[in-house]
Amino acid sequence: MTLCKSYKFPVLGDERGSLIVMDKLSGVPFEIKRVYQILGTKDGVARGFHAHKKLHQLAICVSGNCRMVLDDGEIREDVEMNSPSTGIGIPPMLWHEMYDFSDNCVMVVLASDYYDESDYIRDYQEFREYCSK
Ligand code: T46
Repeated sequence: MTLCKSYKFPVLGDERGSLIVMDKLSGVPFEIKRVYQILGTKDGVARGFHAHKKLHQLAICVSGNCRMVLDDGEIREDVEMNSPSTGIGIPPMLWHEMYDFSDNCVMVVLASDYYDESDYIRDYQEFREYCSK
C-alpha cells in the first residue's frame, strides 16, 4: 500500500507552449472551492506539519521542486514533487510536511473547502490519537 496517490494531468499545447488544466473533468477528485500558492519559501524552511480533519487537497509543484512527507500514523512516505502535470493527493487525516524547497519552487494547492483553522490538527501526538479512534 502506498500513501502517495498521484494525479497526472494531460499537458496540452501547441507551438506556443504548454497548457495544463486541473478541474473535475481532468481528474481532480473533488469540487475546488479554494486555490492557494506557496512560494518564496526561505532556504532550509519546512512547512506543513499538520493533518486536516475533513479537507481534501491536491498539491502540484508548478515550478521548481520540493519534497513532501506523508504519514497516516503508521506508514511514513517521502515523495519528490517536481512536475507541473502531476498532483499529490492530500486527503483528510494524512499528516504532511514539505521541505527542501528549491529557490524557484511554486506549489499550487487545490482545496475542497474554504480556510478553516479548526479543521487543522497541528500536534503530531493529537493526530496519532485521532488515528487510533
Ligand atoms: C496545507 C499545506 C499543504 C489563510 O489565511 N488562508 C489559507 O487559505 C491558508 C492555506 C493559510 N492561511 C494562513 C494561515 C497562516 O497564518 O496563512 C498562514 C500560513 O499557513 P500555514 O502555516 O498553515 O501554511 P503551511 O504552508 O504550513 O500549510 C499550507 C496550508 O495551510 C495547509 O492547509 O495542507 O499548505
